[in-house]
Amino acid sequence: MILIKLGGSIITNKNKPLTPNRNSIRKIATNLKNVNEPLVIVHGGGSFGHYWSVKYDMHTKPRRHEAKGVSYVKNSMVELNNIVLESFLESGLKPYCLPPSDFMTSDKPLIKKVKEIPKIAKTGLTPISYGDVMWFGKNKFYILSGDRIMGILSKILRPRLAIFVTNVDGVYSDMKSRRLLSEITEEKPITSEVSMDVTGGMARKIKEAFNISKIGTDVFFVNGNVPKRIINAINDKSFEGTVFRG
Ligand code: IP8
Repeated sequence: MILIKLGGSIITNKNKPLTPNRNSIRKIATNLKNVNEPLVIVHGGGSFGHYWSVKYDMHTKPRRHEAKGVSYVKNSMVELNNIVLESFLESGLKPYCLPPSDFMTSDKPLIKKVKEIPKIAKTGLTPISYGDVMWFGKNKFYILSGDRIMGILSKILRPRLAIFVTNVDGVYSDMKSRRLLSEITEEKPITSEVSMDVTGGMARKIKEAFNISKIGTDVFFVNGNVPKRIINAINDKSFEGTVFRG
């Protein structure tokens, strides 16, 4: 099984609130159609969930939040998920909507439910989950990022590969020189990143990628504007991007 995170930067226009990037969703889905291995997809919030999370000052830390903010964030993620689901269906895949509340309670995974996910994927369906606002308990809510979902699912399911698809070529040594790191084996702090994400942007992805690679799964970062690179990563062919070796 292959676990793929479609970052908000590639499936939405991050500079324009509530604007999906339908073209790149469709292009990625069309390419994934040719993969002969069960896939599980997770997507981020981009200019949908993050737009409302910033507006209502909602973060990953559980807190009491304005009910209206919770509604806006949740509705926007359902809307974006629906756009992804429809695009996958139109591209010939069989998407299966999988809100994180289906396999998590509070901030803990429901192991039995998580273990059902690859079984669903093996039937030919493609489960599609997403970052969301979650009920924590005691009247608190929190933002669960798609990157965190990648870490949670990887730990329990140990996919053959985990792939983070973004709108850049991979992980850069720093934002100034933009030197692409092709392979990372040792954690280095990311200091120069400027991010608008409430869930921590690239720094969080790198942290999750390290944790996933530590359990023995190779983790790839690829540019979704060139969907062939996702396929090359899957087929272990002339890979372009960054790999965290498991
Ligand atoms: O884009 C966050 O998911 P991410 C989702 O993977 C929300 O960090 C609701 C902001």
